[in-house]
Amino acid sequence: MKTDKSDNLFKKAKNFIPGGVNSPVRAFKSVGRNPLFISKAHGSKIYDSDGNEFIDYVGSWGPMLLGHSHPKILDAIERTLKNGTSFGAPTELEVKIAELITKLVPSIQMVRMVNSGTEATMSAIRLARAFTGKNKIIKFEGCYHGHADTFLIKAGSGALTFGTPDSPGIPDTVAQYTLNARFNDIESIYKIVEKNKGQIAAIIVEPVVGNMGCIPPKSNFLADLRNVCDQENIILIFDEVMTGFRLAAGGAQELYKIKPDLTTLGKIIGGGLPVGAYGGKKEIMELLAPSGPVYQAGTLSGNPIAMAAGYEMLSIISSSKEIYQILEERSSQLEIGMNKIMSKLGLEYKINRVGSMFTLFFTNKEVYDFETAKSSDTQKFTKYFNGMLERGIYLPPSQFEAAFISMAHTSEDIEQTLVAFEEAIKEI
Ligand code: KE4
Repeated sequence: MKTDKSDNLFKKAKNFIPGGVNSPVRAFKSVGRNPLFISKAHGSKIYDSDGNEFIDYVGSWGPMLLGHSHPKILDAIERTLKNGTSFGAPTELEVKIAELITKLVPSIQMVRMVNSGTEATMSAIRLARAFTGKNKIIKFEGCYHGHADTFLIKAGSGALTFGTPDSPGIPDTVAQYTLNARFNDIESIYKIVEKNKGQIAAIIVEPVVGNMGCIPPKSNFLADLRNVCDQENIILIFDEVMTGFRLAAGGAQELYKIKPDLTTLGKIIGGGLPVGAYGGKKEIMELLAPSGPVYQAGTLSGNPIAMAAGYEMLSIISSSKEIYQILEERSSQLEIGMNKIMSKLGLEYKINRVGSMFTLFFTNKEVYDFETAKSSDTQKFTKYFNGMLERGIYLPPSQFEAAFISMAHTSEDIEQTLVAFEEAIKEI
């Protein structure tokens, strides 16, 4: 595969941008090759600077639920663009998207728009600390909630990919307030809560983990979390930046029927533009300035162009019930095909899938937490990734990320992916 233009661009980029990229996971570091520079994307396909075409299973790390360059979303952006790009003042669109989010996610009675998932999660933690008057938080080893200091303690995603669970630059005085439990192990929560009685402000969790690779919650795990939070006056935060509107119109909380106190959102709600949001119970949210004393702000929060894209995305989701049925059909077609091939070849593997997010792990174990995810064979994953890329299939460049299927992935795309998959797997 010719990648001269991408290679030259990457070489030049490294003179001006740390590591040549504006977000670490894009650097392809853990899969041992230079990243591809993407020039355009339509539907289920992306095209790199050398003109190579790929079926895309990254989907910009989640936002592209409907596929790239969806005509209605592009049209909404173009229509809004004509009236200007940013005012630094409230607009009708912000009211409309806020109302729609509260309709789609009933646990969200009020919502604040920000510009990224990180802004959403860091603000939700501040709010939970203010509401409870307590400082400590519990997250789960391997879960990733963005790059705020509070979270980069045994984080997932890029932090896990690069084996730097604790990032430098975080003072111990901050790290001491972040406690790590084990995902799917409620006993680990009970132990931490008991040892820190009355000091825990919030538990934040990816209800379906995407940042260790895809890991679903065990049957009662989320319900047990809800119960311990109720008993101990702890705010339960569902970080649905990835799962929100991905797994259902109401996110993972609709799928598993558990209501968090606060929810963080991102990715899909921006329709590909920079948007994050956090919301939940009115009594908590009204603590936020200017209605309350908890400060959080943003020059471009609720930006009209981003709101137009996000509102169009959520309107399409809200008006077409069959979206999640179609995503389930396509995703199941891929999973069944992959299972058939792996079984025929007698290889050790595990596919974790929830709806249209999935990960193939090279292991003979169940993958249900940080330890079991880390025990998978990342060398085999690297060969798998590169074998698929050379055959026109663009997967997330890390074992510890989820892959995504969009509404634009056709049955033929899935069949083409399975042909490439069988050839790539045979080479491992
Ligand atoms: P952003 O600040 O990147 O918009 O969102 C942070 C975030 C928060 N919570 C969850 C569950 C997330 O998955 C993320 C971001 N996800 C990563 C991919 N695993 C974004 C890709 C990247 O870092 O470039």
